Amino acid sequence: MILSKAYFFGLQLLTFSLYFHFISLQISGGFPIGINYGQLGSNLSSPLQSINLIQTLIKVSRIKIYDTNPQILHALTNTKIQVSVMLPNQAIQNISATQEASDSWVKTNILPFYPLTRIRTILVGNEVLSDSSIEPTWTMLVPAMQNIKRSLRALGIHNIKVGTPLAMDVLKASFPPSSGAFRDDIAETVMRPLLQFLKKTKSFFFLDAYPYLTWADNLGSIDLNYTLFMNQTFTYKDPNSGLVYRNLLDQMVDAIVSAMAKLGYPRIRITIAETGWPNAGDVDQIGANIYNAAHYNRNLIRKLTSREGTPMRPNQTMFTYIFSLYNEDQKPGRGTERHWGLLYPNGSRVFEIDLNGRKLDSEYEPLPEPVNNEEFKGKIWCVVVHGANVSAVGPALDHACAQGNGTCDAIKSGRECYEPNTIVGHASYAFNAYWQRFRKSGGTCYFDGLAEQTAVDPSEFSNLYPTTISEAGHGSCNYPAA
Ligand SMILES: *C1O[C@H](CO)[C@@H](O)[C@H](O)[C@H]1NC(C)=O
Ligand SMILES: *[C@@H]1O[C@H](CO)[C@@H](O)[C@H](O)[C@H]1NC(C)=O
Ligand SMILES: *[C@@H]1O[C@H](CO)[C@@H](O)[C@H](O)[C@H]1NC(C)=O
Ligand SMILES: *[C@@H]1O[C@H](CO)[C@@H](O)[C@H](O)[C@H]1NC(C)=O
Ligand SMILES: *[C@@H]1O[C@H](CO)[C@@H](O)[C@H](O)[C@H]1NC(C)=O
Ligand SMILES: *[C@@H]1O[C@H](CO)[C@@H](O)[C@H](O)[C@H]1NC(C)=O
Ligand SMILES: *[C@@H]1O[C@H](CO)[C@@H](O)[C@H](O)[C@H]1NC(C)=O
Ligand SMILES: *[C@@H]1O[C@H](CO)[C@@H](O)[C@H](O)[C@H]1NC(C)=O
Repeated sequence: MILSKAYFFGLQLLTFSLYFHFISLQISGGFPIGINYGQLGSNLSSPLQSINLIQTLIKVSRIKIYDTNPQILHALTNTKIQVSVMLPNQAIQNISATQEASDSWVKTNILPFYPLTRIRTILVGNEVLSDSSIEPTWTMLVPAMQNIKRSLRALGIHNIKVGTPLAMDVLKASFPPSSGAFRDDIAETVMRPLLQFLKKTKSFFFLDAYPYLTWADNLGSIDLNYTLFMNQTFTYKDPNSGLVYRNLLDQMVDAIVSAMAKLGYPRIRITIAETGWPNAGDVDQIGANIYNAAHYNRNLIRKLTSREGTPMRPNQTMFTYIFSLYNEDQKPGRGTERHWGLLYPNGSRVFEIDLNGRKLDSEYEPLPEPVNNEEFKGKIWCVVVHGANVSAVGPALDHACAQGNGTCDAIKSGRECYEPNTIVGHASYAFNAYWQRFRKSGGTCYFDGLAEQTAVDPSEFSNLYPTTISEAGHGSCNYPAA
């Protein structure tokens, strides 16, 4: 912005203060899209290559990482990229207990890089209030944040915000959005002091918001295109507020706004710390595909760059970090967990995307049609992945067989599934038997990457992954199917 010099002298001071106000708005404002850079993948491009990809291919100037990885922070030196770093959940207890522990964490993890690396946010923990196994630390969260803020102040550092990312499960009610309210077990003990801290320090409520998960958990009740920002005709009117919604993400964000307002903090700004859509998943996971992932992310970016805000917060810019830079193959859990990336580990794109939001749909190459937007109705089995590391399969086989009586009876010597008598053959039977038995109670077909779902009946093969057709199909061993 160029200021006209033709102001009266008497107005100059005002002009300057307006000018500086404008500059600071630009700094705290700026382009609203960033990206999460997680590293739980084998063979990921190096930190230096990754930062290069973020600058040249992804083209965003905000990133969020899940630790204070020195290689990444070093690679960011003298770049214009602003970075949000994270303090691990396990450190919260000590850091809340003493100011010294906090000072020491900041000295070790921040000072070696700041200010040449533009560290702008320290996130204390990750979805702490979603993890009941660390419940004793919940009430230590805000004290830890306060200590970190004090450590920064003592060092004269005033341009690093302190926050903590929370998931939608901090709410006990989220629909309709006006009914949003925090869970009773945390509302007074954690949320109230947290909101007070965020207000006092002018920080943000960092929210992990996944419309995909809400949609997939409520199959049949939410329009897919409404979730993907693709249905221009469908709207939802909140009966209490009268506000009209055009996509699921806005509903989720406004549910948080309502919950904050109920505790007396209606104006704390929200940053979306994670959102995205999986580009692949297990056979029994609906809607996880490249088509939906591309549309979700492209439309999300257009919405955010338009700065339309949400119905409760019209025209408010909402900073958002897309999840995620890479598909990360070392994440446990269901198949979708490993497929949130905009990039494959080798740095090539999963789908085209312009993170500046200027490209029109018609300017993109056509995408593969989605084949799993309907629930999968066939049978599914769980078998050893082709090319699995055989030395790791043996221990996993023992683990599967140890989980319950009878799981592995059919592969005992002389029984119907003993042949082929190979580790991979036995493990496929055992992984499947284990998964069929425990999938209803949350068991996954994963085994540290050694197993995957298939819609092809493994009973058809006498030798898993037969190399000739004659090795397939002796048919006396029946793999159970769900
Ligand atoms: C063993 O299997 C039987 C029959 O399926 C079941 O009732 C029992 O609870 C199982 N025991 C264990 C330890 O899993
Ligand atoms: C990682 O790279 C090595 C060497 O290029 C390759 O052998 C291995 O299969 C790769 N692992 C994965 C999970 O892609
Ligand atoms: C917490 O502090 C104790 C005592 O100083 C130390 O032994 C322990 O390693 C610390 N834990 C973490 C996670 O830093
Ligand atoms: C979503 O929108 C696309 C394109 O507008 C359309 O082809 C598809 O049928 C819609 N899907 C649903 C589930 O409404
Ligand atoms: C939009 O949603 C409405 C109501 O669910 C549905 O009838 C219509 O087909 C949808 N349109 C698209 C393009 O998905
Ligand atoms: C938001 O921006 C639009 C377009 O600039 C404007 O018409 C509308 O009045 C604004 N709404 C509020 C609440 O500021
Ligand atoms: C990168 O990995 C993807 C997925 O595995 C693959 O399709 C693509 O060919 C690879 N690209 C290069 C340049 O190796
Ligand atoms: C294969 O698994 C074994 C046992 O878990 C492990 O020691 C080895 O490093 C693995 N090899 C590769 C290439 O991952």
